[in-house]
Amino acid sequence: MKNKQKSALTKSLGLCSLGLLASCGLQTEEIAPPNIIFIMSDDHAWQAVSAYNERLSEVAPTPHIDRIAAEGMRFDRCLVTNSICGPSRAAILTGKYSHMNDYAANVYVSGNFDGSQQTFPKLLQEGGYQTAMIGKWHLGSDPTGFDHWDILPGQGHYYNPTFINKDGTYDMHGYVSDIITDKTIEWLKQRKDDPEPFMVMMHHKAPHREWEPGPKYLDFFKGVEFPEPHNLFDDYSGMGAAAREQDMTIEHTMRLDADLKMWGPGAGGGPYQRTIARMDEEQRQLWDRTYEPIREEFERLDPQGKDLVRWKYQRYMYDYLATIQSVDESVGRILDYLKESGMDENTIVVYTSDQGFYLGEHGWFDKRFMYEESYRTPLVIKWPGKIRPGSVNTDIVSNLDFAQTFLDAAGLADPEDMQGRSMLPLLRGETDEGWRTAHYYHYYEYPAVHSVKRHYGIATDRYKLMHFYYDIDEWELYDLVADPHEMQNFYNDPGYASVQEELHVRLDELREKYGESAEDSFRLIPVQQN
Ligand code: SGN
Ligand code: CA
Repeated sequence: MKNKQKSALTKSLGLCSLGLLASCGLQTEEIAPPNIIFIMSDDHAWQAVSAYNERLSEVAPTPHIDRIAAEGMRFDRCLVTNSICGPSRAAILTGKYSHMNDYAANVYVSGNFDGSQQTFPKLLQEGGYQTAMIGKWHLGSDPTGFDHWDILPGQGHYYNPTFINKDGTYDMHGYVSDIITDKTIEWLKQRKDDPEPFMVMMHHKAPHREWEPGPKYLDFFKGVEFPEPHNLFDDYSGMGAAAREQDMTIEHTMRLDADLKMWGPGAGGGPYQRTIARMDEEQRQLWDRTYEPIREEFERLDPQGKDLVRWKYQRYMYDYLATIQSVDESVGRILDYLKESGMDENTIVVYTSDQGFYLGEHGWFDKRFMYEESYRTPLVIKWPGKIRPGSVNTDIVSNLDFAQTFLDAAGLADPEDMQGRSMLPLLRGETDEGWRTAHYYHYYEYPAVHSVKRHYGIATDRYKLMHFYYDIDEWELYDLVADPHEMQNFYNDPGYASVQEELHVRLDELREKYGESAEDSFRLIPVQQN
């Protein structure tokens, strides 16, 4: 049944919301459509979720996100279509690649996300769901398809953040992750007795740069030494020009002042000044109590060269992981509220990030590249009674699949022009014979901040073929089995000739399947940022 037909049917039944179809005497499999809580954070590396990373679980556990994995399913290969914030969100909403939803870069020449197009929240709404969006949105235009929305403008602020809703712009007092959680729980409470199912997107700002921990977690990692990735000092000798010419190293790009809070009195860059200016007296005192001694120690040690990179890496991890503690706490509060209110039985809870992130691998922070750390994103899903607790899936799933998965779970029709696939069979633990064995990727935001060159490519369970283009024309081929940290480009290596040939054929097939033309690579032009 098509969505429109189904929603017309629901309407013609008057009081019969989807959830009541069975009691209205209709034969339907989905007697009680599930609620959906879609939690997403911003730039949360899968390596920074303890369910994925044993080394981390000892020093920086994320027990509540892990709880979703323990009660549900952990996906070990969730790949994004385009590893950057706005485009990832647009792909999630539309179930389409960037060249189809026309939102290819954060700051994009054709303007903001076109909210008049089809999105899964709109289809859920038409299908009888109450929908809400709370937190980071980052698509420029106002949200569409939501009964309720309350969002951060642009990137938002960590301390005493500004929000925008249908009535306008206003400021809140407190720390952003706590406020987004409070707002979500408030929304859930006020609609508690409503008969319709709901879908709420709780989208966090944390752990986005400049990684400002909340008052509660400022000292959380005091004295902790974080394990370094083994390629922290990668010299890119096995890689291509794109890896060498980026601007996202801990060594050169990460700022001591704005990023790592090592300003002297009266010094500091623009973003730092803006953060401090937003704090009240008490917040500022707690902040200084943490960072002043660190700054003094930094001045005393005066690290140089590799020692400075090591020092910066430790500081980066301390702040980044502390912001994640506030996200993990948020997840715990939502899970507790669901249990306490009795809603947990029929509610799907999803935790993911808009993309992955580099935590010092290749010497980097940020994302954008098709290398595994930023291409892959964390994904854990629980759905009591449907997903076997503690299960693990290794299929190649994607943020492209969320829209059709949610529609399928709601018992609504697949609109047919979306480009992903419902993950429901996988969630049920079944084998889906038609599931993808290769994934298509395309990043367009160049020239722009961090100088990651444009590239598209294909990934299978073992190999990746990437084409870096625009100001260069270079191919790279990686073998995740022989070289799990992707430090050796095997393109044109005779040992990989047949693999290379096959990947080229499959890449062409995927570009054709998804309707991406060679012109699209140049049509989708970002606005240059400083
Ligand atoms: C800001 C950050 C960048 C980051 C982009 C995009 N600089 O420009 O480091 O890559 O956002 O991030 S900052 O100094 O302002 O933090 S995204 O998650 O929104 O795509
Ligand atoms: Ca992001």
